[in-house]
Amino acid sequence: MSNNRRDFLKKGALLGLSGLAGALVGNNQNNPLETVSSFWSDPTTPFTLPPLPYATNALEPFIDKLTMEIHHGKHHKAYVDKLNGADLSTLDLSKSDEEKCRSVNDKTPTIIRNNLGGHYNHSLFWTLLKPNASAAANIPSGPLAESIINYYKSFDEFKKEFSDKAAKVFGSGWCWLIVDDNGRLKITTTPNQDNPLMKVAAEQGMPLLALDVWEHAYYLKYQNKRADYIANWWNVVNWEKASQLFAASKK
Ligand code: MN3
Repeated sequence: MSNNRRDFLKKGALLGLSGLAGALVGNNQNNPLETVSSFWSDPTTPFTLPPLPYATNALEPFIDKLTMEIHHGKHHKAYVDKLNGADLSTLDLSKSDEEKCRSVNDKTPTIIRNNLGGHYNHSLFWTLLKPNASAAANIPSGPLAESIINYYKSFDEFKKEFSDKAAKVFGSGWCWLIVDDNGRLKITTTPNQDNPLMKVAAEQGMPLLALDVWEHAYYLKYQNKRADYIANWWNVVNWEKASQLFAASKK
């Protein structure tokens, strides 16, 4: 459920949803809830910065507190603010952010492509990280682990290929593990804030893992040593979340 929808339902519950809907919808033939939702959401701020699902220092020693504060509170917030300030008339705001990303093509305005991507990618990235201060062994299990071994022979082979591709992204971008429409796993990269849901992506699919290799994701702690950041990132990958995404992709 989007934050907008959640806020709307909260407000709707407080005010008495049916009376409100009846009063506002009039003769509109659309779904009354969608109509009220778009009416009720502040039209100047349809996108919201999601809170981190852990404290900013929770990913230490692998990702430091200051990087997380700036990455979430400044960079991600800037994507949300720029998106809210853009002409959103080319987007269907009643759709999920995932569906909005799927609608991005080569005619989509750059401000939407970059900032919708920035917002979606970071929202996903935070949930695909988890604290692991003790550096306990961190590997996938269940069907996702079986599929990784099926496609990459071993987890170590998979890890090596993913790390190599992430290290070789030129400039700013992302490295992904995706599952395509045929259920195949692929390791892909995208430039800037593009993602594999977008029609502009060279290889499309549902993201299961997301690694931000923009310098802002690691420079304070790792400076130019992107490979060290990538090596440490494996400690804090949230494989439980990745497994949930994999299971959902099969439905
Ligand atoms: Mn980033």
